[in-house]
Amino acid sequence: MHLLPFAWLVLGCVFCFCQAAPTNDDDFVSYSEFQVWKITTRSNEENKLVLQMIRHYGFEAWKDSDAISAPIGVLIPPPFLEEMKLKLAATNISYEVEISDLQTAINDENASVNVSAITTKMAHKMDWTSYHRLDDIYGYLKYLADTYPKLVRLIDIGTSYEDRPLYVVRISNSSSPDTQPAVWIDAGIHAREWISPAVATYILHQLVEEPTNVGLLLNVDWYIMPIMNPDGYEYTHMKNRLWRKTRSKTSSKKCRGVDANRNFGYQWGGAGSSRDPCAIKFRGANAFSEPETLATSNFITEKSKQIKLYLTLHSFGQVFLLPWGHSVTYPSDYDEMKSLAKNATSKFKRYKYRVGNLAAVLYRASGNSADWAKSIGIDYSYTVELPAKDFLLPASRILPVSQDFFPALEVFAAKVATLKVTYSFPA
Ligand code: 0X9
Ligand code: ZN
Repeated sequence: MHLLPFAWLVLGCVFCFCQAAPTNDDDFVSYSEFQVWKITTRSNEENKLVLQMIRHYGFEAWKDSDAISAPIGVLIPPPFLEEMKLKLAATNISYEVEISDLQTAINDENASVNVSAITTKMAHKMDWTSYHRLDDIYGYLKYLADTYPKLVRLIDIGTSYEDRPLYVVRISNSSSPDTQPAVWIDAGIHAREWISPAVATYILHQLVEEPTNVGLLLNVDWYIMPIMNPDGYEYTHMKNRLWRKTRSKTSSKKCRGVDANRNFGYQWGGAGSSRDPCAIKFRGANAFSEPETLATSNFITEKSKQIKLYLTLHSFGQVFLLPWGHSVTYPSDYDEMKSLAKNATSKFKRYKYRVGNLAAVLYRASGNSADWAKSIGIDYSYTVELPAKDFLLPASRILPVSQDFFPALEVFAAKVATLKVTYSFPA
């Protein structure tokens, strides 16, 4: 069904982050004839003007950076295309059409999805040539735990708002797991960033099923949560490919969901988050209001002596972001964090990444998970923006992106292996 495009516009939302909101939440959202434009401004005035237009129409905008010169990606519904063209021409502001029909790009992204039908007789349906539904992913986690019981434990850490299990996979070849220093990796906080869970499951596959990677398990445990927001993830497969938030009910009857990456309890409620339930960066009614962020933070807190490095996978942007994200300030050990990230990114051959402070490189994001992890004493804490184009990435790119990324983990594991786990025992 093609929804009335006007129904999308959540009026009154602030720049950059309106979640496209259909009138009826159960309707399928088609992006047929929607376009994504990259608008480049050359002065403060032009930048202001474009931001005003975006706000006026309630468009969703994706900005690579706060820098004035950085192009702004804007999602434009069909009835506004002509008007925007005229407005930009009149003000002499240049733009290019990056995606000329978003629904076609969405359809093409996962075109090979039926491949898994052929593999129904196999122990699991996972591969890295298509994006998979949650059942396939969870089926693969169970398969790993059943097949490699000495190495893998599947830990059920709670349930999502819609009652789906939240899983963390522990990989340890130690005879006394839970005593070694560990790396934490999560993915899928933001529902529409499909490459993130795909890379996380690829990492699981490599660590568990590829014997040549056994060195990465020496002296280091791994905790991997491939999907932190399973409700949102399923919603992006079934209803709205561009959904970002969780799926919880809010104080607004017409708008659901919280931005889980604004819901963590450090500097919660500050700059770069919204109190408007219809906004795409809605922070929630309070810190850890979401069962997903609450369960995750409880688990990490419990293991915080062991977990030495926190890595959270997002898309898009090809950048490693360092705390703090709530303001343009730097932790005292910023240089140390940065040099490790530089080492890690120097491993990449195909996709180049920048390294920098979140607020400086991107924009402020109070209540994000990496700030919180840093605040509880996990010294190395990174947000990774994987490659994609406007959140879409053809499934044929999953393997190249994942393969390119994996060697960074050697750098991280080598560092973490040198760090001591110190327990304080009650006297
Ligand atoms: O806005 C966000 O939550 C992240 N970008 S995204 O396009 N994936 O939504 C950036 C948050 C960065 N957080 C930290 N540096 N910790
Ligand atoms: Zn994200």
